[in-house]
Amino acid sequence: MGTSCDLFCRVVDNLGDAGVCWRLARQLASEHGWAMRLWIDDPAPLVGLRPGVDAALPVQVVEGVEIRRWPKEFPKVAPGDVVIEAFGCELPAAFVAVMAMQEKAPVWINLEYLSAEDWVAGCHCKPSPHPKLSLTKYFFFPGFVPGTGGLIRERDLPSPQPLVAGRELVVSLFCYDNPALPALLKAWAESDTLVSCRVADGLPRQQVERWLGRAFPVGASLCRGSLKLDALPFVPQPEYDRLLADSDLNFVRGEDSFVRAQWAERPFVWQAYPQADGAHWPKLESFLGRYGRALPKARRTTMTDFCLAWNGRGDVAAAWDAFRQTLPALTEHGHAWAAEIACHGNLAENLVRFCRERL
Ligand code: TRH
Repeated sequence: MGTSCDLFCRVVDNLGDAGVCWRLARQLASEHGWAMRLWIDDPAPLVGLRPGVDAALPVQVVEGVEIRRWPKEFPKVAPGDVVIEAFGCELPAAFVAVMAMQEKAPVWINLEYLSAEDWVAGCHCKPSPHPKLSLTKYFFFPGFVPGTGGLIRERDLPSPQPLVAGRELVVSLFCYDNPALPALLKAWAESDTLVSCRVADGLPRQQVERWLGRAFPVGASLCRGSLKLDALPFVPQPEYDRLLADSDLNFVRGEDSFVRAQWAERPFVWQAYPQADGAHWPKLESFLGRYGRALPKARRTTMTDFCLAWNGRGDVAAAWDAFRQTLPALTEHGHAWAAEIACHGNLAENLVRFCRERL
């Protein structure tokens, strides 16, 4: 009998919660043969990420994953051998009670947010006994270094394309509302090299529309000086991965697109999910520190200055020219970085190994 698994996902906002859970469910099913049941409180974001999903259905099977709407009144179901609670989404109390009644309790995993901070390796796989029931929950941290759970990385990643020298600079843009964007668009429009910017649907397209002061619907293309703008439709996850691998520079955000940009082995600029208490700053700084460690100091400073400016500390327009000059070196660095972070195994295989030892 193969391993069965219940993966719980609550959509807090945007697309990352659904995006991460879908990738993981799909990979555990297709590469490890796990019988996956994905409980999601709002299946709507999955429709864009994986066309074929029907948000109206309470139960459906897509790519070998049983997708179940997570209802308020939770049904009486037997738990799988493994139960994954994504991002501390809090399992239904009735389900936890049934978990505790099993002859052999399921392996209960809390899948945490990704962070490059130093404390992560020390907390990865730490057990947390339930205060009342005979159940233990384990904290599973994705990460960039040995001793963490690694990163989601499927076998069927698109391979990075060789760069075509001398053409325009091809950029993909996926960000939150970003106060730095208008200044960067202006710098691109006024630059002496052509920039072709593929604007993701949603917040980026809407912000570009405001900057243009005119309609910029999906499918539209227009030029401002040296800048060519294309309004992309929302594409399925594999096509988004392809887009990253085919661009010279990617602006990404949150968690999942941030990871994908690293597998695309291209220079990228990350907008961390902004948090009111500023908790995103240590995340950003620790990542930049790790990612930039192997770069010569001057390049590291240029890369760091631009990324900090994109997140609100500094002037992106002033930092752009120097950053642009470092892109060939950052492309080289992207290959080495991807090889380094792939060394620690991927999240699904690390999770499978951890669970197997406890099943
Ligand atoms: O959407 P995000 O900002 O997601 C999140 C959420 O804010 C979440 O609450 C937070 O916890 C987390 O970030 C850190 O960004 P992210 O994580 O990059 O997710 C976007 C997903 O959308 C990712 O799976 C890629 C996918 N995508 C497509 O499939 N097609 C597209 O055209 C685009 C633009 C994105």
